[in-house]
Amino acid sequence: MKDLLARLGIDDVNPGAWIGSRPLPPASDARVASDDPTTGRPLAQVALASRDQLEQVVQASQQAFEKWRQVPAPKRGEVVRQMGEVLRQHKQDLGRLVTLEVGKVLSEGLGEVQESIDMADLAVGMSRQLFGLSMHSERASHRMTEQWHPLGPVAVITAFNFPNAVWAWNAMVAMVAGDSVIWKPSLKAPLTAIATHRLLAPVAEAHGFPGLLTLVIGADAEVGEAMIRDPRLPLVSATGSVRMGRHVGQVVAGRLGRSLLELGGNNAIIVTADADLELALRGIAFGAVGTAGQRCTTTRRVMLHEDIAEDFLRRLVAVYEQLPIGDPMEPGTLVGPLIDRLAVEQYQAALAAAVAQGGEILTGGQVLDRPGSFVRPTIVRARHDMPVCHEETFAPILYAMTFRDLDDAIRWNNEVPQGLSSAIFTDSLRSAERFLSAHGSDCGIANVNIGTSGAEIGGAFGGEKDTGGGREAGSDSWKAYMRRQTCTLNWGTDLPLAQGVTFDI
Ligand code: UN1
Repeated sequence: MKDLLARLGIDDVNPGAWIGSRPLPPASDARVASDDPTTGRPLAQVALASRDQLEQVVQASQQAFEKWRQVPAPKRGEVVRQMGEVLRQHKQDLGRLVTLEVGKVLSEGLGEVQESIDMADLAVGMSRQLFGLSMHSERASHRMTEQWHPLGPVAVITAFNFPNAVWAWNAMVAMVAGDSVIWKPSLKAPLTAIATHRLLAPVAEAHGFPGLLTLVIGADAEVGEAMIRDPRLPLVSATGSVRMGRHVGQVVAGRLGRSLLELGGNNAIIVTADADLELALRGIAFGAVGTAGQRCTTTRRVMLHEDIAEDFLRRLVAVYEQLPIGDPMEPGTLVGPLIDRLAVEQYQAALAAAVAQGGEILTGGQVLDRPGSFVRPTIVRARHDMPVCHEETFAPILYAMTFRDLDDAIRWNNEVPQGLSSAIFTDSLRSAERFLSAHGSDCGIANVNIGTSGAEIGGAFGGEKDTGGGREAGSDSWKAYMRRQTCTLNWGTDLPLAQGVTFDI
C-alpha cells in the first residue's frame, strides 16, 4: 500500500491546492484524513485549501484560459490524447488507488480509470467535430452560421463514488472545448484526485499551460461556496446529492451562471412475465449490489410481474446469500465496504424506516462485525408508496414490489422525485416500446434488457427532475462547455432589414 501511494506521489501529508504541478504551501493546520474504508485506518492526510489559495487558483485558471482558447481545437485534442496515454500507462496503479480509497472492487476501480481513458479518446474525436450549423438567411447575399467558442474556467465538483471518471467526463470535454478546469473533489476521496492531477497536469504544463488543470481540496464553507458564487466561473458542473445540487443550482442561477447538475437517482427495473429471467437476475444483481449500491445509477427498486415475482425473488435471495463480501482488492470479491461509518448509519436508518413503514427484510439487513464499513446487501419486500422507497440511500438496499399491469409499474417508475436511470427486462416488443415511449419512463436513461448502471460514455449521461437535468460525457454534451454565437454576414451592397422593416435615412 505504501509503495502504491509513493509511486503515485502521495505523501503522509499532501498539499490541497495545486496550480499545474506546483503545490501551494499549506495555508493552515486544517487537514482532512482519507481513510481506507476496508480497514477504517487513515491512508494519508491533505492540508485543506484556503479561500486565498482558491483566489490564486482562479487567477491562474483564467490566465491559462486566455491562451488556451486560442489554440486550435484539434491541437487541444492532441494534448488530451497525451493525457489519455498517461492514464493508460498508470491504469493499474490508479485503479488500485480508487479501490483502496473508496472501496469499490478492483475490477470496478480499473473500470473507472478505463472510463476516463475512454473519455479522453472521445474528447480527442470531439476536438475535430465541434460543429456549428448554417442557416438560410431570409435576406439576399447574407449568410447565417452558428459557431461555438470556449466558455471560460470551468468548476468541476465531484463526488467520492467516481473519484476519477466523473472529473474526466467533464475535464476531457472542457479542455477540448477550450476551457480551463478547476477541480474540487470530495473530501472523502482526495488522494485519487491528487494522484490523477499529478499525473496529468505535467502534460498540460509541457505544452505551456501550467494553469490549465488546477485542484482545490477544501471545505464547502471555505472554498466551495466561494467557487459557486464566483462570476469568473461561467460554468459549475457538480455531481453529488440532490441537497447539494439544489443549493449549487440556486446560487449559480442567482448570478445567471450556468450549472450542470448530475444528482441523485432512484432507479427502477421492471421485469415482465415474459422476460429472460436469467438475464434479469444478473442485471439486477449488478445494478443493486455493484459498487456496494453507491452509484447514482444503482438499482434501488425492482418491480416484478405477479406471475413470476415469488419464484424470482427466491432466486434473487439465493444469489444475494452467496455474494462474496470482503476486501475489494482480493480477486473474487464482489461486495466491498461502504465509504464510511456515516454511510453505515444511513443504511441502518433506511432499513429501520422501511420496516416501520411495513417493509419486510427478505435477506441482509446486518452490519458486518469486522473493521471497516461493511454491510450485507439487502432486499426488502416493499410497497411502491412507502416513503422510504422514494428516497435515495447510498447503500445496497433493493426494494422489491409486485405489479399486475405494466402501466402501474411505469407509473411507479416515474412517481419518485429523481429521474436518472430506468430499465425493463422483457421479451415483448410492445412492452419495451411502451416503456421507451413518450408516456413511458421519464428518466434520462431508459434501457431494455440491461440494468440501470454501467452506462457507456458515448451517450449523454444524466437525468431529469431532482437529478438536475444535466448531460455529461458523449453525444452533444460538449455544448454545455462552450458558448454559442450566431453570426450573420452580409456580402452584398444593400442593407435589407429582417422582417421586411424599412428604415430609409
Ligand atoms: C455515478 O454514480 O455518479 O453508468 C456515475 C454508470 C457509470 C457512471 C455512474 N458509468 O453507472
